[in-house]
Amino acid sequence: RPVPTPEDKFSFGLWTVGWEARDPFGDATRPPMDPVHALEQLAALGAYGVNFHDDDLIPFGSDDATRDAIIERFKKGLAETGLAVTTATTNLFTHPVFKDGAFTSNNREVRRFAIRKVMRNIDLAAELGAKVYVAWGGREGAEYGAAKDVPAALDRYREAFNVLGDYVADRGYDLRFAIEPKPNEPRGDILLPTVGHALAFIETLDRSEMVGVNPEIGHEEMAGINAAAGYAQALWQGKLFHIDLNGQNGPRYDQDLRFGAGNVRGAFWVVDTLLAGGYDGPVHFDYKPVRPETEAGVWASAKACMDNYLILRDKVRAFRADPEVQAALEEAGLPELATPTLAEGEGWQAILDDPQPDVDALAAREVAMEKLDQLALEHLYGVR
Ligand code: 3MF
Ligand code: MG
Ligand code: MG
Ligand code: MG
Repeated sequence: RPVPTPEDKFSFGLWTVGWEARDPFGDATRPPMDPVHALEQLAALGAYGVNFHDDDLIPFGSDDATRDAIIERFKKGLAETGLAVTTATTNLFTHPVFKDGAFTSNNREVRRFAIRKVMRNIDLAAELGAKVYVAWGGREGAEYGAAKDVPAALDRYREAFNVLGDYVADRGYDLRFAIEPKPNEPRGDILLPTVGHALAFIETLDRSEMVGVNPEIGHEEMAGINAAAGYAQALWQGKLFHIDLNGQNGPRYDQDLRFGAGNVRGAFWVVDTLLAGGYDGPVHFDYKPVRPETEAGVWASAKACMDNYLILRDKVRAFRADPEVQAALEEAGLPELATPTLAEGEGWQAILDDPQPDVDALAAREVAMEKLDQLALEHLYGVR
């Protein structure tokens, strides 16, 4: 079996392996983790990179001297382990100041404070060589209909990204933004709840070319929709700037299981979609080692995320290379979908001029999709 190597570009958030496992009903079960210790362990497991929220690394409210000392020590850890900083992001959800949102808080002073917090961490992201700046709007939403004016909130959301786009351009940073959709939790409803909402929103931005998406498998599945299809559309639109891989069992709270657990079939199709679409960014895991685990379980699960990706990657490749699968795809009529509906030079008139087709014969045509899907399942089950 292949083992994870830096060439696989696996990355982890400091908040994933470092999660102290505090949940809404219980206190932490694990002690805080030293970020440099996380770097050492992840590098030893074969990871390529890390990323972090500003506050994961530098506690909220740290003075400048403390901040500088932490950054210096972290940089040393990066140099010693060879890990890259792939992305960075902002914690705009933990401190009570953001209780009503950050970019879309009803309070203008909070909105300005939030944008400033992001700009400050963008400076650090650029300095550490991150190429993508992730933005998950955890508190941008509401529990009650009257509590948020959604069109006004979207105006402010857009304004924030426009300001941040100007900031990155004016500073000359080589950085793009990736919006991470999520339907709910911690808010009752979150703005930009799915990949589709985010893609539509991005088109309204001043510098829309600078902004893409960071879909998380679990978040799409919380919304009851097909995560792979979301990744596929983001790739199709040239907007898949980053990915958050993990596991989820259908619409319920955000489980953040290790990648490959939860909806296994869904994970298979996500990997297939990423390979087919030529995604070549970091393969990032946003998961939480379950609360009962000690640190041993943290590293077992981090390794498992990478192992499961490699296992699924092998299975997807074997599925696509299987001559029986290729024949089944042919039988199911897949290749014809790549043929444009209009022939060269044709317009709508040509379609009006079509002779009436034999609709009964067309309706009776073979599609063989059960056979095709069973082949995928047999590859996944390991019997092929
Ligand atoms: C919450 C998340 C976030 C984002 C992170 C990156 C804490 O459900 O998935 O992780 O991934 O904030 O912006
Ligand atoms: Mg999640
Ligand atoms: Mg999450
Ligand atoms: Mg995430």
